Amino acid sequence: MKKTALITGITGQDGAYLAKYLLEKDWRVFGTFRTGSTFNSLRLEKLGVLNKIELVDLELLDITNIINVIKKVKPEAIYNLAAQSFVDLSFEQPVFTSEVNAVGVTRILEAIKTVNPKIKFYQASTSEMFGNNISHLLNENTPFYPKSPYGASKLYAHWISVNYRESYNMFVCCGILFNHESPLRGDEFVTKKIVSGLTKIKYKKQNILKLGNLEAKRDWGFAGDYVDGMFKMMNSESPSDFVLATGKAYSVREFCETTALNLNIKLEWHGKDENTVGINASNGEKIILIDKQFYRPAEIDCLRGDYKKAKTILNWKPKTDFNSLVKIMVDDEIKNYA
Ligand code: NAP
Ligand code: G4F
Repeated sequence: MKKTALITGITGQDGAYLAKYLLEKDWRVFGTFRTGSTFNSLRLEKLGVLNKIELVDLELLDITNIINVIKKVKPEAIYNLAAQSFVDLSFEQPVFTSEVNAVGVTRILEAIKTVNPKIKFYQASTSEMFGNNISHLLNENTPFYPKSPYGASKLYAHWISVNYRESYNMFVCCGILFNHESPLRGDEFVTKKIVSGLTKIKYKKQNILKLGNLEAKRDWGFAGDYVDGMFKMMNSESPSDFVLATGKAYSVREFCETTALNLNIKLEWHGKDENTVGINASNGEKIILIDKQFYRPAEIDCLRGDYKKAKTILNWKPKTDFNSLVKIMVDDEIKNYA
């Protein structure tokens, strides 16, 4: 008899990769989509799994709905990937972000405790919880200091998950994941925006790419590697929290340069700070400008993770380095034009 997993947020980047991964491990996969919203099947179609999963509608704002879904699906494991995941938007919609990302998690935990406390639970925690920590190699013992409503909402979710594990002896794991990207990344995130923008510029479909803070550094891994870490956490002997990261950080500026290199664009920088301009040296055209609307009220300068615990206990390590990640994303994007 196949084991059953329920993935909340299956229409997102990680949801699609995790669905594919679990199907390959012969799990029966249920995924949730938002009640009343247009079902976004693009990522699931792209990975060829849309017809292999079963869909249920779920609203994280409604505990009765969550209880009914859990009773119906009877999962062995729930991966909670659903979230308002865009940091920038969380400054505009802090209350909604908290309702979904923070209280929504309490609703799921309470529903599991009520229906069947033996169900395993994975919570999608995030490196955003660390904020601007002075230590630049961050691990499970580093203190948290979130710098956005998103980070604060995820920190609540993280601690309430730990609390249910400790109070009720439930199998709850929090994956503290650093930024992970792929061709399935949402258009609003900086990596996808850069790859998509510069590719369109290369193929003369767009003139200018407008960005915010070029100096922010992130620890960028490949989403496909990270779902393997999620599964390993949920199938380890005892539940715990794990950092998944690459251990290396690169700036937004470096992401632009590597993308340009992959597209054979000769990118040169002129000017400083918000007057920085990216020039295509082959024709002198301005291709990147800074637009302050993409600056955040509070920024995290650098996030770099230490994945030693995951390596030691789960035998997990990232397989895709920064240059390979950018190449994967550019190669996929080019298919739209070449
Ligand atoms: P994503 O692409 O933005 O996907 C988010 C998913 O959540 C989508 O399926 C979305 O559904 C769903 N969702 C949003 N609001 C919802 C609501 N109110 N009720 C039910 N579902 C809702 O995010 P991702 O990159 O795959 O990330 C997955 C999880 O990991 C998120 O919790 C994110 O915060 C966390 N995380 C991500 C990263 C990263 O670098 N990617 C790093 C650390 C942690 P729709 O399709 O309807 O919008
Ligand atoms: O791509 P981003 O929007 O990702 P961010 O804020 O790091 O959040 C992502 O990773 C988190 C894990 O650390 C997840 F929890 C979260 O759900 C999400 O997946 O921005 C990355 C950096 C930021 O410093 C931002 O200020 O890029 C900088 N940036 C510069 N110009 C920009 C832009 N970000 C966006 N989205 N758009 C720009 O034009």
